[in-house]
Amino acid sequence: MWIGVVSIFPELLSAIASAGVLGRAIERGDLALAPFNPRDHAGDRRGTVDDRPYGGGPGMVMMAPPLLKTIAAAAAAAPSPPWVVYLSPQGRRLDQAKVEGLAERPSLLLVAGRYEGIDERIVELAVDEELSLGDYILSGGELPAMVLVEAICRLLPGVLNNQDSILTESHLEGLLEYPQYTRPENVGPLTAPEVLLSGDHGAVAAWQRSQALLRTWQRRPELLAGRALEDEDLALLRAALASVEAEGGGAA
Ligand code: 9D3
Repeated sequence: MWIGVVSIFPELLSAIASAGVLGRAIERGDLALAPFNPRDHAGDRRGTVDDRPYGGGPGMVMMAPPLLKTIAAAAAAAPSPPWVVYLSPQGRRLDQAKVEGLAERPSLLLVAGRYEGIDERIVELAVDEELSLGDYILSGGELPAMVLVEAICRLLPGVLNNQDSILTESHLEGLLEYPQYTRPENVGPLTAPEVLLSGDHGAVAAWQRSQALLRTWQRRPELLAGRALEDEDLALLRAALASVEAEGGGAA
């Protein structure tokens, strides 16, 4: 897959692109990541890409001509016409279903804005879709763009090993994860749940599922709202709720 990223801070992109799963995917050629800097397409020697907003108001706006030229240069460099995504607080919120759809495309071009945003005519002329990470304020679209790149990268064929891929498609689909423990058995006053040390694989699986259901119910009830629980899951959740009730709640 080919992903271009338009940004005036390419060093923010390369830092993230060099580490971990993403770094390996790029090294192996499963993903090509290409930066495009609007300053290279500025109309003056200073590399000016922003100007004061028409109508007044605070801050600066990214000008259309340098950004449109950058998008055109990136599209010309892509192996196929890219789907153009502008990361912006005004976009629809990114979720895993959207990530899965984008991962199917052969070429993507992500546009990261700075300042107060970009001239709206760029959106009209050159953007296919606007996406946000959520309702909080960042200083630009670079981190959101790389969040999207990382989320997509994990879905590309050959990027994750088999074990990770199986985890991705686990039976816990749509639930929060159960809590994890490793050695040592005792950490201060806390001991690892006894069932996990029992060697009883059936009991372990049931406990993990009950914890996943309990956490989802307690922390993200909206994930369960649109879905009917199987009798077995309902029984596990009821039992888990009864046992936290008996313990008097706890920190979770
Ligand atoms: C006038 C109010 N603004 C500044 C406080 C609006 C504003 C402009 C530009 C707020 C954020 C930004 C930069 N943000 C992004 O480019 C961005 C973003 C975000 O801030 N939150 C969540 N997702 C995204 S995607 C791109």
